[in-house]
Formats: sequence, structure tokens, C-alpha cells
Amino acid sequence: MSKRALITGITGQDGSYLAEYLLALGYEVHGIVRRVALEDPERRFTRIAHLLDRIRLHGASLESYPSIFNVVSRHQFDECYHLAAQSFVAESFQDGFSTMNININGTHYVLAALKELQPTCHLYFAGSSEMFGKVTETPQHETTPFHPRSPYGISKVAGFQLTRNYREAFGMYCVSGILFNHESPRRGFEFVTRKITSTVARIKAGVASELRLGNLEAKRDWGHAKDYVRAMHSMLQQPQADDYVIATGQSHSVREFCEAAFGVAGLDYQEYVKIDEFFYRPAEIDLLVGDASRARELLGWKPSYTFNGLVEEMVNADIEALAAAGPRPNVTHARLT
Ligand code: NDP
Ligand code: GDR
Repeated sequence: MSKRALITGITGQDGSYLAEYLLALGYEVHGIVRRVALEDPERRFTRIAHLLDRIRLHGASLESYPSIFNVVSRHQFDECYHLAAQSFVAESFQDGFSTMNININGTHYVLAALKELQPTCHLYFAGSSEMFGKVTETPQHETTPFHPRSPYGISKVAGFQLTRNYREAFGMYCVSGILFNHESPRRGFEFVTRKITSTVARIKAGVASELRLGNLEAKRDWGHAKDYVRAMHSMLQQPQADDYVIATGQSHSVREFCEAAFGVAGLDYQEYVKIDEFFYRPAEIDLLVGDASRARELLGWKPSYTFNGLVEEMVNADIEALAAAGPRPNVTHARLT
């Protein structure tokens, strides 16, 4: 009998790679997608278009407990990967209320529905290095204290604590992955890596002439999403439920990412990158770098991509996509005020 998994956030970067990975392992894969006013499946489901005939999608929203309860009641799930979230840190400063509502209540709804209907289902919660925030030690590991610096980070701390509480109070198999930044050619265009690689492709093609960014000195531990979904799955296969840091152990500044990405296209970033105060955050996290030795020892997990390999794949994918589709409106510079 194959295992059955439910993924919230299946249309996102991680959800799409995880669905692929689970299908390859022989899982029956179900996903939750929210309804929107103007349905446009061709665009909304781009990351999972190649999987649509092999997965089952259910309409539900993280803002509605009945809708989550309804989906969980339809099948017996062995594993649930709760990835859906308002995941853009900068947006959480603009609208902390909807970020809190979706990320905290949404997580509570998933946990509560599983407790009511399927308490033996293994649950993965997408925790984040943003929970460490203003760090008290470097590198960060499972016992590093949390000091979140954004409504997003606060919402993830709440989700982490809820997940732990369901594990301790109700004996459920609930784990949090504390994942550091992970990127890919499927990354959303508003995140800095994809903003950089997609703009490099546009500059190379002659349809853009500059790249406006905020803080170039922030350092992040950037891995590849494909590596990180393997870790999510592995966390749910252990004899004991527990939380793990997943990271590469190396950090690079946004400036270094620019240098590498423009370099792949044979360009000098200093000629194109312009500093724009608009993209600075009210509270920044200067440095994140994770220590994943616990995951390495207990899960046997290690990353397969290098930093340069990741950057190269992302730039080349954006150059190829632009050549195939032709230039599109530059959404990365859209300013919603
Ligand atoms: P994405 O932003 O790419 O995907 C987010 C997903 O959540 C989308 O499928 C989106 O659906 C869905 N979603 C958002 N709001 C709702 C809602 N109200 N109801 C139902 N679905 C909703 O995120 P990633 O794939 O990058 O990340 C996955 C998870 O991991 C997130 O929780 C993120 O916070 C966390 N994380 C990510 C890291 C990273 O570096 N990528 C690092 C650490 C944690 P739609 O398509 O409709 O917008
Ligand atoms: P992050 O990712 O906030 O780490 O959250 P993001 O790529 O948005 O920012 C990384 C760093 O780059 C700096 N930066 C800019 N960022 C953006 N988006 N746009 C810019 O123009 C820009 N200029 C500089 C930022 O200030 C920041 O320091 C991601 C998300 O996937 C979260 O959901 C996840 O939890 C964390 O990673 C781990």
C-alpha cells in the first residue's frame, strides 16, 4: 500500500518540489489550493503544471477552519506537510495582521483538524531561520534562542510553539523543520535571489538596464529547495518526532550573490545594481548561518548543491525562460504602497 500525503502550499516553491519527490517515492499526493476571484490555473499552477494529472487538489483556505477540516475528513492521510503561509518577510511589515492570521491561525487549524480526525497522521510544520532573528550565537542550531525581527518571524515562532505543544500535550507526531533560506528556479520573483537572477536575464537580453535593491550587506545561508524537501520527508520517518535545523553552514551576502549571478552572465554587478531605500526593512537580520549537524547525524541529510551551483542554475534557467517566452512585465519592481 502506498502512503498518502497532504501538502498545504503545494503551488509554492517547496510544495512543488516536495510533490515531485513524494510521487517518485510512490506516494499518493494530495494538495490544498485556495480559491481566488479570478481563476487562472495556467499561471497559478505553473510550478505543478507537469504534475496535475498525478496529484489531487482540494480547494481550501488557511483562513477557514471548516475548509481545512473538510479536506482532512475526506481521506486518511499518513503524512501532512504544512507549508502554506504568507512567506514574504517584507510584506509582513506592510500587513502584519494578515500574515499573523494566515500563519498562526492557519497552522492552528491544521493541527486541530488532525487532532480531531487523524491524530496518528505525521505532521511537518515549516519553521524558519527567521525565528532566530537578532541572533545570540553563530552558527544557529536547535537550541539557539528565538528573537524574531518581523511579524513573519513572530508568526513562525507561534507556529513552532503550537506544533511542539500538540506533540507534548496530545502525543501527536508533530515536527518543525527550522529551515534556512532555500532557493531554486521556482523561487517567487519578489525574493532577493530570484529578483537578482531574473533581472540579470533581462539585462543580458537588453530589456532592463538596472537592478534596484535594498541592503546588500545582509548575509544568508542559501541552499537549494530540492535538497531541503528531502529533509522534510526524512523528519517524518523517524522513530521519535523532533525538530531539526536544515542549512548549508555557509553564508553569503546579497552583494556576493549579485557578484556571482551577474558573473554567470559575464556582467559586472557594480554597473547595474542601484541602492534603493524602498527595499530596506524596518528591522533587518544581519547574519544567518545554520548548523545542521544534528540532521546530518540523525537523518543522514546533507546538501548536494553548492552556492555557485545554485546561482548558476537559477541564472541559466531565467535566461532560457526569457528566450523561450519573450520579455514579460517587470513584476519585481512593482511597488505596492
Ligand atoms: P511560497 O511563498 O513559494 O509558497 C507559499 C504557499 O502557501 C503557496 O502555495 C500559497 O498559495 C500558499 N498560501 C498562502 N496563503 C494561503 C492561504 N491563505 N490559504 C491557502 N494557501 C495559502 O513559499 P515556499 O515554498 O518558499 O515556502 C514554503 C514554506 O516554508 C512557507 O511556510 C515558508 O514560510 C517556509 N519557509 C521557507 C523558506 C524558504 O527559504 N523558501 C525557509 C524557511 C521557511 P498561492 O499559490 O495561492 O499563493
Ligand atoms: P528572507 O528572504 O527575508 O531571508 O526570507 P528575501 O530574499 O526576501 O531577503 C533576503 C535578504 O535580502 C535583503 N534584500 C532584499 N530582499 C528583497 N526581497 N528584495 C530586495 O530588493 C532586497 N534587497 C536586499 C533583505 O533585506 C534580506 O536581508 C526568506 C523567505 O523565504 C522566508 O519565508 C523564509 O522563512 C526565510 O527566507 C528563511
